Amino acid sequence: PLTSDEIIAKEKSMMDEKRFKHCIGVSKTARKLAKLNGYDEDKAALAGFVHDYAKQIPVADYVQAIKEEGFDPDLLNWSRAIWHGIVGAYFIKRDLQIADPEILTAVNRHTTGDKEMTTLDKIVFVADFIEPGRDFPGVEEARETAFADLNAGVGYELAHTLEYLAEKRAKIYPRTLEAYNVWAVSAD
Ligand code: DGI
Ligand code: FE
Ligand code: FE
Ligand code: FE
Repeated sequence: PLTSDEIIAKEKSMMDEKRFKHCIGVSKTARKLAKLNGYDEDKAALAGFVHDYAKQIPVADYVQAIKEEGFDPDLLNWSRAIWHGIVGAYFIKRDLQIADPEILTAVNRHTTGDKEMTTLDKIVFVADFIEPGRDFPGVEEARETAFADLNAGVGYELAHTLEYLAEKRAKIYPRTLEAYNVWAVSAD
């Protein structure tokens, strides 16, 4: 495996300064959420650090990976917003030599969420949304909600994301909708 210095250097080489700072913020917030929820803090911090590793990989590289590495061809109808989680996990395994399936699944699910989410999936999903560099209307409420109750934080984020996407008339990835139906819908 790569040393942590090698992982840091490789990741830094893949993205601009703003994105790198975001990854450090997500790593710190993931560590904090892990502590609050009795999860392995170092593992959460690593998953948070690498979660956007593939965000700026060229589109052509994604198209090639989707075609050659056995991904669902429907992914070709989407964009890097969706790819950098699902296909990003493949690049992280290949380039950073991180093979831990829990970390790779958390990266896979970090943008859309999923029907089933592990504690680590929830930690990375929520940390991405509330890390200290995030600033949008509602971020303080999202932080308070997530630090009080991780599942409620997931639900808050999915509702917010659905509202934001629908407002823009953006196409909703089915898994985002499935996650919303599980984690954001209140009891009847
Ligand atoms: O990579 P980040 O910017 O840190 O955050 P992210 O990975 O959570 O989200 C990246 C973008 O993906 C964000 O602008 C919201 C968007 N997104 C999330 N779910 C969907 C989506 N975009 C579309 N079109 N459809 C989705 O279902
Ligand atoms: Fe992301
Ligand atoms: Fe996110
Ligand atoms: Fe992110």
